[in-house]
Amino acid sequence: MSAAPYLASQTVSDTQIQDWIETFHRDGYIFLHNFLPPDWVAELKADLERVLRDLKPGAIAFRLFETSNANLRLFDMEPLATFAETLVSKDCHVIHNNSFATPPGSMGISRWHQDDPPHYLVTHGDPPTNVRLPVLLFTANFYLTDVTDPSHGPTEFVPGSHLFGAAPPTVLEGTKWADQVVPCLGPAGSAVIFNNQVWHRGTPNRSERTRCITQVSYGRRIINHMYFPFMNYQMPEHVYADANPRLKRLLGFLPTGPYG
Ligand SMILES: O=C(O)CCC(=O)C(=O)O
Repeated sequence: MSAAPYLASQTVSDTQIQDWIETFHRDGYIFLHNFLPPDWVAELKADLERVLRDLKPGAIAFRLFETSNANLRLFDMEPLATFAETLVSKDCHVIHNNSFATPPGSMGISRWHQDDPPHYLVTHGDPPTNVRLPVLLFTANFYLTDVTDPSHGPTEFVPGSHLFGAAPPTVLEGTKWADQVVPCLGPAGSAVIFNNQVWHRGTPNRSERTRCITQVSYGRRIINHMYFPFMNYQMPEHVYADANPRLKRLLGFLPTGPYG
């Protein structure tokens, strides 16, 4: 792997991809510092701020890739695209691209949750240690502001909880999991890449500045786009007009197969 300071646009070894995949399967997430360079982060943040100016406070900005080339470029960016194709499937596609800001004093998404209800349930006894979840979809959240102090509102995880076969309580204080919580502290440009099954949350922003995130999710062919308002969504033509075959597939132009 190159010694370049930022991962974005680097080709990494198969061994590196496999290491990340092993960690992802073990912990339910990986956290990669210094993924995006500062100029890309600045462009993503400016694009988010431009869209948020026209929205209600606290609103989520949907589908920024339609108007933000900086978001669209994330879709087939190495080494994330190869990681997605190896982890999810060779014909995976991007199903979601939301962006949001957590202002000072805001609770953000601070209740513990999974992004999808449990994909299996452990009915009694301890969770199994001999299973691996098929990764139907995962999300990459990019910090667009430094999240280097707990007051900045880091994303937190309970490592391994994607295999618990249970939904989390919304609050972990006072539970047996409280001391297993791991915060993701890192500079702007860091990537939080996680299984939709892992227990996670964003902690409240107790700092003086707004925390910004843009997110991209990759799914199997069987997982449809989640582009609000979902029904009758039509991707603008300019998004894919000049796309190469890989980007076009990542945008959702998939071959026919089961279910369609
Ligand atoms: O704001 C955060 O760090 C957590 C975001 C979150 O829960 C999610 O992207 O599913």
